[in-house]
Amino acid sequence: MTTKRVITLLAAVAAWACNGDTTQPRPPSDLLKTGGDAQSWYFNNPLPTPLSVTAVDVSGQPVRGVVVTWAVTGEGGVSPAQSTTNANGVATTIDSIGSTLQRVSASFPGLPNAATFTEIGSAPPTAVGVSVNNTVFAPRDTVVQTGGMVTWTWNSGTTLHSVTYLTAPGALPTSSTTQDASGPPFSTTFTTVGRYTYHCTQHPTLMMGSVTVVH
Ligand SMILES: [Cu+2]
Repeated sequence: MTTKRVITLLAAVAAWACNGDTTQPRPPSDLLKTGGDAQSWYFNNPLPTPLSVTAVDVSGQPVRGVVVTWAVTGEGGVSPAQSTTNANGVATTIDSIGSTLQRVSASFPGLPNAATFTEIGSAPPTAVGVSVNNTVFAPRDTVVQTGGMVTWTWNSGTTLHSVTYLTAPGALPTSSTTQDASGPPFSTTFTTVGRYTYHCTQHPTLMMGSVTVVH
């Protein structure tokens, strides 16, 4: 074997071992779902987790630079409709659901079986109740539609609690009174999409909650 051939062989082995730094791109043979499948969320709001796929070659190694096309069956949409795999072989898109059941397929030309995501949509609640119990808000995390109202009701006997926002809810007041169960319910009407956190000033590390406001 000549020196030149040995060098060529070593270079080839080094390039192969370097996994993604080959001068000759390997063709992708499959798309693996790597995130965002089977989420349940609210109509016309971006799913909390982006949809992601990883392009791999026949040996299961990630392939960069693959243009993935995302196609929606059902209502809603993805953005972008095409995305390119990164150095880790990953391509992502943001998905919104417009109906109760939506399927999104990810593919590239020549892929025998597209990767298929199934997502579930529902209408967000327009009114939500939260119980102020001793040392917990139940439920702790809630979702409401813009324009909707969340109402906290004290079910905690003579122990004092409050609902005090940590994230400005865009509505006044930003805190209830600190009261026991003889006090009135406290309500907030939310007008702006976002996530709002709150706690009880009497038990700030134990009693925490959030309201996520969606379209
Ligand atoms: Cu409390």
